[in-house]
Amino acid sequence: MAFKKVIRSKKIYPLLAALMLFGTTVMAQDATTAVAQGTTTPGSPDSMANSAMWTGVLYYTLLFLVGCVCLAIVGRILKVYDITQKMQGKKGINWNGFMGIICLVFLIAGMYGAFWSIFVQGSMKLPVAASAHGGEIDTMFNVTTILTLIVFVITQILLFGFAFVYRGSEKRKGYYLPHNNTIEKLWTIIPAIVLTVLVVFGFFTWQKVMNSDEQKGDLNIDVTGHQFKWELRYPGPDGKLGTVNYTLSSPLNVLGIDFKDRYSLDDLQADTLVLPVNTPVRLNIHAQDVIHSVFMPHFRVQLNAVPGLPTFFRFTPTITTAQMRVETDNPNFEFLLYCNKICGGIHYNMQKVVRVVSQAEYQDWISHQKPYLTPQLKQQLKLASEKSVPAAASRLALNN
Ligand SMILES: [Cu+2]
Repeated sequence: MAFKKVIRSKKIYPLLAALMLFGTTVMAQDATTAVAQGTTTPGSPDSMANSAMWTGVLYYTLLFLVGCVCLAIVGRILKVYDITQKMQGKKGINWNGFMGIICLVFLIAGMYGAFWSIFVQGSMKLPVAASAHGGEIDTMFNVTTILTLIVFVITQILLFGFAFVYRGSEKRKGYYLPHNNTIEKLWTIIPAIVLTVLVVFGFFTWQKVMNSDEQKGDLNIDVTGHQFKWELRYPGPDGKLGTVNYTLSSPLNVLGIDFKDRYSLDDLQADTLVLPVNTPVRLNIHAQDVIHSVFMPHFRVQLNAVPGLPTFFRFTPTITTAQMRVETDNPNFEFLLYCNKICGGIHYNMQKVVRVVSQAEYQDWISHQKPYLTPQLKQQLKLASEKSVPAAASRLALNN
């Protein structure tokens, strides 16, 4: 009867029709765009995967709707049963008991789901910390997780346990509790103490991590993000990076290095971020177009790269790439520097290999890096100065 009513209800037809129309339109659009872009051809594995995905979406949406309809039918059947029982002078369904049991089932299923998620998806947490401050960040994360987990378990048991144990019953009368100062004090003071401990702990850890004033012996490296690449600049033998000015950027001088600054003359360019182990590194972070974000999960380093607002992060790598290859049992393991801001179409591929090596290996590697001041750039700077026509000269003329 209830099913017939649902079927007869005309409201459901426009909904199903709209859903199917949406599904087919999206699938058609997707296929047309892919073919137009030349990324796929009809019947190719790509287009088949796309159509399989949308079929999947449609399938699960319909499955959800069928589930809702089934639930409505079961509800109707129970209601009819309840009314029939009452008409026969018998006791109807004990809805309070029914709701109490649902709360208990929800508590058990929810707890199982939460712990399943911790044990199964927990393995996807951050990889082993490979920097000096990484361990402190992990301790803070673990303490916060454990404390909130304890609170979560206690409150959920109290919430759903009370709903089950004290479910409505004719034999029992509710106790009216207008106010209780002891309880009020308890649930105000305990969370206040716990939160204060967590905040103070976090504050001091953050202070320690971000207290990144430049110190003697730091290796200064410039990391500049632009769509969709990271550029690296290492100091030359003088150990100092020269100044940059984005207005001086040109195809040959991408970073806009100011070669009037004598410290710039020996600055080196590199393709891989090579870091000597156990040496404090100060990353000077720049961006040239939109906001990017330097993210190195193994080193627990993440900081935005903001155009016009240089930022920096100081950290000390403690595990070499070679050690990590042994530890992870992966001979191809590499640390990576990712961009962690959705900065455009090829954002997903904006990454750089980071290699942590011994001091000796680092010295050998750095001695093979080429300076930014290439012969072509030198020539261009010289030519520009010889022309000596300031108004018409290229921006580089001001920069020789
Ligand atoms: Cu980016």
